[in-house]
Amino acid sequence: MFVDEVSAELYAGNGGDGCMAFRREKYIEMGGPFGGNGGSGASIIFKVDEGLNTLLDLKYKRIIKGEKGENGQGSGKHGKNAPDIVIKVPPGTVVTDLETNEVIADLTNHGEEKVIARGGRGGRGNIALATRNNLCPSYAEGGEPGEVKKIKIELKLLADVGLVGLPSVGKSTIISMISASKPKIAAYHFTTLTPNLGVVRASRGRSYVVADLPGLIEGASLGEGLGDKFLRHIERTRVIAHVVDMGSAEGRDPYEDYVTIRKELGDFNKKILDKPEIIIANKMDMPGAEENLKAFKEKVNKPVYPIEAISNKGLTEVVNKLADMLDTIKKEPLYEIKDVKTHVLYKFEEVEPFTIIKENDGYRVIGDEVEKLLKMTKFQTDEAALRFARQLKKMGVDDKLKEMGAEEGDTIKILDLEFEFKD
Ligand SMILES: Nc1nc2c(ncn2[C@@H]2O[C@H](COP(=O)(O)OP(=O)(O)OP(=O)(O)O)[C@@H](O)[C@H]2O)c(=O)[nH]1
Ligand SMILES: [Mg+2]
Repeated sequence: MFVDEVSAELYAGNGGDGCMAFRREKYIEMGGPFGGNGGSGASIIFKVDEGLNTLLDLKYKRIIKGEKGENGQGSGKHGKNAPDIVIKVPPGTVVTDLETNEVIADLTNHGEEKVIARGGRGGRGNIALATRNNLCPSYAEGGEPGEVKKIKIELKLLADVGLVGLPSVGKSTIISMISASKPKIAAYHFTTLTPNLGVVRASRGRSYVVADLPGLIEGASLGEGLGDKFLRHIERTRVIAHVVDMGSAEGRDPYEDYVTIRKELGDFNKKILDKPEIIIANKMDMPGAEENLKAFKEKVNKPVYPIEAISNKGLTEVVNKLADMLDTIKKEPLYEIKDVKTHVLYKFEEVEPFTIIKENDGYRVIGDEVEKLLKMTKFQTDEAALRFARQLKKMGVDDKLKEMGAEEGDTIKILDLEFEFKD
């Protein structure tokens, strides 16, 4: 089954908790810190496998969860990292973060991989947290939460040329003649239900990949016929091969057919209209085809190649013309992927790390960084709580609260915890 769009929820593993422990040795009273760091949580990684050509496997894997890293232990033992989860995807897989609507990965080459949701780092144990001023801290960090992402995964086939046109104009017949691909061919509409790829060999040892797409009809962008969802597969192609039935066997006018399809292409994505295009005038064996071709050429000022796909006439020229065109058009990446900022925990000065909202009965502090800090704090001891308070102060939360009029004793909320404001 061909599946080219799925959505999924990813939960990368949390980091393991750091350990708070103390060295206890005979005859030594204050033994010092002895707790190890937690291991990192599992990241969720997508990796291209050229043996795949559908997202079918992911259709049944809507929720992907990574394991938590192991907790740190006493005697300075670090917890083990959780093994990353590697998901195999076909070449041409595009991942969009549904929260930001940004494309975060476009995976095309075999073996290429990308971390889609990063596992949390392990919390530090009290050995790692010791400082000159606090040689034996009685606190440890909790593990960093793993990234949570809702994503859309699309397959945009890697083809150089896309065959488009109304149903039954002969697209599948053409690919069957010029490549080893043998799709179903029949006289009824929508014979082709999913795209077919074929490797074409042209003159001078050149080769390229052609995609035969399901037929389009007027209103495809509104869901008519099979809809326009398959057009995502020509977004990457460098050339459009527009197939028109010159026999007008179904009583249609070839020029109107051409205009109809162009409109659907543009409605799906305007950029497709800017791609270099050739027009393949098929079914030239049909009565009236010559006259139709003449009238068509008067209206369309683009290269038109008359062929008879069914008897393999005129296709060699088309094959070589496409190779010539591809020679002059560079392969360009479909998306520019911005480097996703991997979260660095203690760089609070970068951006406003929090927002404070005045509520009826106090103040609420929100923001990724404060919330993460809270999640990573284990309120096991007073010292842990004090450390948390110090960190908030360092981030500027106290100053901001004062500025907003907070007074001693006011309630401050972060996530589901409440604190009292102390100046
Ligand atoms: N007379 C004639 N018929 C042709 C020619 N090329 C294809 N056909 C016929 O046209 C019909 C449709 O051909 P297909 O290749 O299945 O058309 P398609 O464009 O792939 O159609 P869909 O998959 O439904 O979009 C078949 O009956 C073919 O035999 C040709 O050059 N001349
Ligand atoms: Mg077909």
